[in-house]
Amino acid sequence: MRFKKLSLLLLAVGSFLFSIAQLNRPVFNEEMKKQMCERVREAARHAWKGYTDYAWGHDDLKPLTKSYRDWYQTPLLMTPVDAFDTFILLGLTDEATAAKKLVLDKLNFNIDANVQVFEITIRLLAGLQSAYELDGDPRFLQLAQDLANRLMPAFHSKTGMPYRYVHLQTGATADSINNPAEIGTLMLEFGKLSKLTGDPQYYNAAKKAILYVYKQRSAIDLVGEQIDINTGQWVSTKSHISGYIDSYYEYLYKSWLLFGDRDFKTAFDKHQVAIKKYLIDRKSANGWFMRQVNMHTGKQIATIYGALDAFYAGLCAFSGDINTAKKIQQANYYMWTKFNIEPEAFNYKTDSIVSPYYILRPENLESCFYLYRLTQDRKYLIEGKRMVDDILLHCRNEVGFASLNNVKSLEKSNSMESFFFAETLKYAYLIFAPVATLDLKQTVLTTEAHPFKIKK
Ligand code: DMJ
Repeated sequence: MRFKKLSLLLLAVGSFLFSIAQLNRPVFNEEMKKQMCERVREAARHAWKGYTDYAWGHDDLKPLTKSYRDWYQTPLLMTPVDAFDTFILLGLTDEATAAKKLVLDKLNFNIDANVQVFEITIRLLAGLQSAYELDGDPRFLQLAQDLANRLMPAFHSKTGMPYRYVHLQTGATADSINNPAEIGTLMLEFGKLSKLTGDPQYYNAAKKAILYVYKQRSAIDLVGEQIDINTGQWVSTKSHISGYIDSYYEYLYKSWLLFGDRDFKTAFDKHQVAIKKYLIDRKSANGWFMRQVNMHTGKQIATIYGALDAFYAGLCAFSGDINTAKKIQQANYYMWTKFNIEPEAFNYKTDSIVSPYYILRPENLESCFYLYRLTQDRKYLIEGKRMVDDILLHCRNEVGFASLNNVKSLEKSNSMESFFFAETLKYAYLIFAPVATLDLKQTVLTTEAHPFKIKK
């Protein structure tokens, strides 16, 4: 009884303090949210116009030379596939119609190309399936299944973990040294395909692969950076939350949400304990950064943090640990404002830049979105606005948005990745958009932010 009273008192004090904190923050009213949504919609229209004028039918726009880039000899339409569901969510009907027509008229996977399984899965296999769920045209699903069938030979290794590359016509595989992110971040896409087609082979192959990584975890429950998919031996024992590992953890949690399969939740929970114990550095006054350690000993290797790591705050918030999420987002926002736009990597102990470029990455905005959605704290609207303002100011050019070679000099570089449409613009919009635009109780966003419907 006494405990109950104490909890009620703490709750009342907590909500009082929250209201005071809100009062001290500048007002961010509905009109301002609408304006932000409109600015993001305008940015999406501008970027798409550049693509249609100078890169139509190709993978990405090269905004400085007003030309295009294709990943392989034959284009796989990365930009229109990645952009389609963003256009739907933003209410950009003409752009969505044009992207759909291009994809359905031109996309063909019967090409002579050795493709990277992970990238093709998170951008194309995911984009096609979310397009199918949002639009209903069965041709999207047919394309997705054709692609998945061509990727399936990648799983034919001694352990079931996939090769990094597969040839779309012959099924020939290459590169047996893979990493947790590229192995695990197939689960939502292949699993979803099984649910949509009723054929369990895709789900089973992806599940075997991601859980093999889990099985190979160290005695302290961390994973390394590279693994031999035939022997199951770790090739790099460096452990962190960054590229090569990041979305492996993300997919354990999201696969549990999407499929309700407890095996994923068990693995996620086990890793979370270890991540919080060994990877989070709580010493800085600028927030909680995440370090690099040895997967077996937990001993620190480096204090390097960067744009990719920023996703973890969102994952913590989404999986229910708001306190950790807030502290890491504080570090994320520090990284952004310290350099006026975030660098790819910096040393948080010395505040010095390790990799100076910014390639229009979304992770900081992604975490800001989850934190605002789940706390309703206006602070995240203000932070989101600052990041969007910076991108619009520093990266926009006359035909699109350009990456930056260096966040200090703000010198632009000639690339506009398709994830700028799929993720950066989508999260930027969702921070300010009405909740009904995307309901997190009914939807899981893949690592490329393609919305997948949760079906009970
Ligand atoms: C995206 O392709 C995905 O979010 C992936 O998981 C990691 N990085 C890029 C965007 O930064």
